[in-house]
Amino acid sequence: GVSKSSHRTGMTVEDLKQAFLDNLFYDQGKFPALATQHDYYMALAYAVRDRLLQRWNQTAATYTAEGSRTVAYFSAEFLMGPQLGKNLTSLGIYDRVRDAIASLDLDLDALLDEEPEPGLGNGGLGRLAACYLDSLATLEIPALGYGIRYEFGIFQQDLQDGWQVEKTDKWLRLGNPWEIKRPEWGVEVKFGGHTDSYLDQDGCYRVRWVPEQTVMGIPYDTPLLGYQTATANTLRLWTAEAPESFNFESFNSGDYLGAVYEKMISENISKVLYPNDDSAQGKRLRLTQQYFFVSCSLRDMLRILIGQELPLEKFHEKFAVQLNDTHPAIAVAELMRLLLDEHHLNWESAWSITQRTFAYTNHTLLPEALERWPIDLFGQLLPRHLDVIYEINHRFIDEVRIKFPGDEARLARLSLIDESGERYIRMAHLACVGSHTINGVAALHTELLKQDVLQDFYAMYPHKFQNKTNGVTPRRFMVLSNAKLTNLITEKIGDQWVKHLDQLQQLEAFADDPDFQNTWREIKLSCKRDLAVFIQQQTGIVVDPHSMFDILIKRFHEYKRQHLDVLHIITLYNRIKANPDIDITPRTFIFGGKAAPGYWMAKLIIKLINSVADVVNRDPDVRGRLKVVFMKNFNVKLAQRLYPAADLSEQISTAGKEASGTGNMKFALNGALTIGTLDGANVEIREQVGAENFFLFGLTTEQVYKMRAEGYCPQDYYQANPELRLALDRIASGFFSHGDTEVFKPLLDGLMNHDPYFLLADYQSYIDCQKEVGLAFKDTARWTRMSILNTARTGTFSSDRAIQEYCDDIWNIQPVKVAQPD
Ligand code: 26V
Repeated sequence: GVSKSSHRTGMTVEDLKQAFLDNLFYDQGKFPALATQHDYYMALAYAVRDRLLQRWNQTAATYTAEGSRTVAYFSAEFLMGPQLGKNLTSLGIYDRVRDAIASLDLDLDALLDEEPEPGLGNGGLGRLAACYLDSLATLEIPALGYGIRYEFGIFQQDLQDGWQVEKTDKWLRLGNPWEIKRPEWGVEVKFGGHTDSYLDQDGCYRVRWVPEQTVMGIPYDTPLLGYQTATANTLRLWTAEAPESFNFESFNSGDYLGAVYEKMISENISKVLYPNDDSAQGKRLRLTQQYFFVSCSLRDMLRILIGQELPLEKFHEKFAVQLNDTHPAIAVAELMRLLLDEHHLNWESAWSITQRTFAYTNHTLLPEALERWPIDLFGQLLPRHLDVIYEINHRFIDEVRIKFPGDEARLARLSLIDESGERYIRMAHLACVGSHTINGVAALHTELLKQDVLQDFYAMYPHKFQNKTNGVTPRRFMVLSNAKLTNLITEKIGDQWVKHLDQLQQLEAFADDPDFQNTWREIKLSCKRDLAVFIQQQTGIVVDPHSMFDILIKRFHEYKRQHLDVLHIITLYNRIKANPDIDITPRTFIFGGKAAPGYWMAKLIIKLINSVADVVNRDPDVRGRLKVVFMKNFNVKLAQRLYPAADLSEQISTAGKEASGTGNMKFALNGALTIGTLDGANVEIREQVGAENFFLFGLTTEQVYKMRAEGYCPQDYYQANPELRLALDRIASGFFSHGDTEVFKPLLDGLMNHDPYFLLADYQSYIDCQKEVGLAFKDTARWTRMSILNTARTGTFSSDRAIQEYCDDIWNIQPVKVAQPD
């Protein structure tokens, strides 16, 4: 045993320093003269991990002893962000560790910077999963995150001549100190082959799956400590390996290369995260990944259930499974198969357990992102699941017939099988039928699901639909990333707001206090100065911290309309060129985000931003008034530097397209004002902060629908609006592309002839609104007041609030207290 006061777990500065030096010597095998910054990072990470393990084991022991009901969050993506700083915050030892490290003449910030980002997600959906795991641990809810340990996460974005170039993300190259491999809990997963039927010993007719291929799923566990609690939950990610007995015959028959080839194929499954979040093309490997992690996870849960001597019939009492979009929806068929074929339950019992287990969150309104699998592909990979899905569909369609007799068109619309052309399985339909609850991620999004995308399911099962507006964790997006503002707030209202974000309301009392306003402003300026230094290091561009920092960071998508922001920049530029003495509020436009590697239009928009930046940043006529910066490789780490320094948050998607947005919440929490459309959670942010503290522009969802129905002609806007025309003509003329008139033609043609996202229709409203923004920024006291009120009134967008609602309304689960180690 390890004695309590030992520096293995001790929390004094001296203990921490000793632990760090010990780990450097014994784990890294280095002494200071030879150690790299990365060795120091690893030594510190292991010292911190030792302190987590006590809580982690204590938590596991408590859950096992109490047989606690547990949330299993199924997600193909977890965008966790770096762990070291987060764990220091959770343990409450950030300052002590800084001192311990400083006493060795090292810099904690430099060590934190050594941690590679675990980029196991694309964007909002993956980051939401990470925020939710933080809140689950902080609220002391027993929970497991289940997903895939991709060897290569989201690609690293580089720029060449203003174009995005993708580089492989080798995040595991130097080792991952936060995970523990658990080979003893490995499970077998089967693929392919065929089904046949047989009579069992009791003369019962049964179906059997005769698979063709087996791979091993090996779990790697990462502890997730709640904020200043003893609860440390687990993120369990699966990696694919060839089974040990792998292709014995091939080896014996001398086909060594054949056997090694097959091993390589097995290991492909968890190799790389799919980087396209724009379209759900039916790729075999993607379905393989989905089935792989879902099957591993369900078998793992059955092992836990049986280990606690609970009967199968209690599966849904032990576990509440949340499906993070349709990516894990194959779980509905897999749990049915496990209960029917491997545990011999009858259909009715199996189905009742299944439906009481799952709940489904939808994250998109874009039709092209709804997952569908071609039947042939599906049947080749998962023949038994195809049978199960046909049977689920058969029984479901009978139910529909009873509720809506004679309505054949409705049956076709609701069927789990799309038979309008080539046949597909509709994964959202499987998720809806197999779940007890279906939720959208913002109030408007949920309404649109009910009225539009899932209207037939809403007619069938109105009781299943709920809204759960997204939230973000204040621990990472305030306490960790904005220490200055955190300290000011804590000085004023105490420290309870970190776990009870509604308490930020108490800041309203100081919104007009000149001293408080001054301090608030100084902190924002100081954060902007920090960012300005970083921008200069990264890009060489010098920006003025006194200018308005106008930031647009998110994945590149046409519906998110980064190019509308570009039209604003060009408009301001044109105004200055036409009238050099014009009074314009100085702005620094900052962009960040990745485009799916195959999404050409999104990549062209990145090129456009960089082309405009090159011209604007060089032009002496606009000096001191406009700067444009594209920060490459936007990720959680970079995001944490940007939110604290933002004056203006750009949330400018076409109304009815963005499910929620979560960046919008992170900005408002950090005191940025929003310019935005009535889309996603912007609607609720505006309600909370007050219309007078939010810059609203653009068409509403209804107006967009109406315009589309009545025939929208973007050319009319071009013809009627001289400033818009000039902006578009400037791009077309090659002004931003060294005279090249071809490069941006596809973008311009798209806007002039189709403009499916209504940029031209929203242009003038956006430009007018930006003028208001510029004027408001000059009125410093007014702006500061608005900024304070944004922070004060966004407490409801905590992921703690969201998770509490999931617990109460969907999962029916209570916290479990874990004893604090002494
Ligand atoms: C879609 C697909 C399509 C198939 C290929 C792989 C793949 C991977 C990711 C996605 C993501 C689409 C869904 C998504 O990220 N939605 C975002 O979810 C956020 C959290 O709820 C929400 O704030 C954003 O508005 C929404 O776009």
